[in-house]
Amino acid sequence: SDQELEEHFERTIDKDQRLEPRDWLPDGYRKTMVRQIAQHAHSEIIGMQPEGNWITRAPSLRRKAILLAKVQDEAGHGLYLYSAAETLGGDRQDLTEKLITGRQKYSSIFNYPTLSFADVGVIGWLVDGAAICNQVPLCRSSYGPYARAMIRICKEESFHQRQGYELLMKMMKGTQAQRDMVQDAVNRFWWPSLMMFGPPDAESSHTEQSMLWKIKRHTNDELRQRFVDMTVPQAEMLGVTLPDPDLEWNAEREHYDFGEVDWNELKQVIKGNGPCNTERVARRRKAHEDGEWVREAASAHARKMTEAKA
Ligand code: FAQ
Repeated sequence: SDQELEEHFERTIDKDQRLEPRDWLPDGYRKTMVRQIAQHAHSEIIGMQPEGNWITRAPSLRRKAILLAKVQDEAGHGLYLYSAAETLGGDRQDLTEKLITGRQKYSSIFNYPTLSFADVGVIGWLVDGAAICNQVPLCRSSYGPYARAMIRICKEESFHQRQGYELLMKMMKGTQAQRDMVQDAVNRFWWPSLMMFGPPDAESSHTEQSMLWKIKRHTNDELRQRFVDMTVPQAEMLGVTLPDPDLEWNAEREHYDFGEVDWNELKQVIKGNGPCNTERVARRRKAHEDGEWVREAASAHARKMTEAKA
């Protein structure tokens, strides 16, 4: 009965077990999960662009091979996540349409330009660092296919993060010009990285319900604080300054205090008014349109194979 199904759903969440595609799910849960997974998948796919910008201009064969592999991993994560959305009835074609017509979001961070090769390192260190901080708890998310996808994705993201940090270490041991490039990249990416965690808790429309459903395990502000705490010592090791005069250890709280994020900037970027929003979506749309013949050919081939079997 309906009541039994609902009880099964509640019980699964209470017992910290995973919900699976065969289980009955309330509409709101399904909707929120498709939204979050789709936004996450779109982020991985759009996220290929800022770093992809540097593949043809990597400073050495080794750096080019590393960067190519990383960007390919991101494509893999995107496809993996679209598959997770499909288990909830989210159709990949439909989700892609929504992305390229601006009806679905992707992470604000990918709307900033990558101006030097140091940005590749800083994206690995800060952006992948923030992504890991946000995604490790999602390995315990209540929806099974999403939680399991996160396990593999987090392992690859950790590798990406180390890759970025290693590149920056190397640059910091190089010339003054290289050190300046790193500092400039840190100055540009620090605040946008803090924005990746979403609006402050008081303004986050989904956090409360998503925590009750155990989709999210921590609030946006909790994870942002965790990221700051883990990143400050890494910045010290690296020898860069984080561009926040209010950043200071608070012995009482046992956390770093930090300055106020420019929430208006985040709002503007989410609304589509960031420095690269138009360009990112246009490029994704063109790639999708250029791939039309591949999709047609693949469908025709699949049809022929089925007919041949019959
Ligand atoms: N950008 O109520 P909340 C990566 C939207 S990592 C854009 O707090 P929620 C790896 C939000 O959707 C990046 N939009 O929402 C990589 C909602 O809009 P709606 C991707 C944002 O869901 C690294 C509204 O604001 N990671 O790709 C942002 O509870 C390097 C209200 O917000 C994930 O997606 C934002 N920053 O919490 C790839 C992780 N923040 O739908 C390449 C999974 C919020 O009501 C290179 N997602 N919004 O119109 C999550 O953990 C959550 O969805 C949050 C937002 C924490 C992002």
